[in-house]
Amino acid sequence: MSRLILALDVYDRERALGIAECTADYLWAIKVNWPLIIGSGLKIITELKQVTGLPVIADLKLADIPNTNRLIARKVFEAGADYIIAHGFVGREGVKAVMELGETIIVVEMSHPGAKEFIQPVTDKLIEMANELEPFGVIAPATRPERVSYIRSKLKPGIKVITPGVGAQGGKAGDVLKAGADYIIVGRAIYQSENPRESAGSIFEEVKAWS
Ligand code: OMP
Repeated sequence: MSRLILALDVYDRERALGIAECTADYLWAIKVNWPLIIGSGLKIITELKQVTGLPVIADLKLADIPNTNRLIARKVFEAGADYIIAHGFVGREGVKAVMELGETIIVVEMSHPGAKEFIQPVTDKLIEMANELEPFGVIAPATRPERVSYIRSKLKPGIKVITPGVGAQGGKAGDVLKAGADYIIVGRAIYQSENPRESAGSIFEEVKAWS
């Protein structure tokens, strides 16, 4: 099974479905974020699943009060999302509200340089929360493989480590898989390339070499 997740951050429905269809052979799942949901509507989740048969991760990074998280998550799971990404810093009740409705992925550290300002200082607490709540997985930064190994070493076995930041943000698939990532998330390096199928295929081969 593939360990590659496509971050499909385009607005346009046709383009999204086209890229998803031609790369599906190399993917474990497709991640949709606000750009695609805003551009094409929530029904894109259902359509992507119909076209590819792959799991869909809704990357909403939910960070609201439990009731609002619940109201949003309900509609997104109803649309067919298999996983929702939620922030943990708002407190465990907000995360639990999502987890009660379906599989959840908690952000414990982000991939961009600004993650060092506020998120990294509380990563240990977010890991503790993940160990207590046992979500499907956590988000950790492919741009900092040493942090991925640290996070892996502190997390209960069985909780997946999912790492964005490979490609456009500078992370390398081999480094982050060696550090203990279960899945890598790749967006621009695939959807902005001249041949998304070929790009996904070559990242897939690289990932396979580490499996
Ligand atoms: P590329 O940088 O184009 O490969 O896209 C990365 C994808 O992962 C985007 O959809 C980001 O929103 C998402 N992401 C990060 O880049 N960094 C994070 O810390 C967390 C996420 C995420 O939760 O997926």
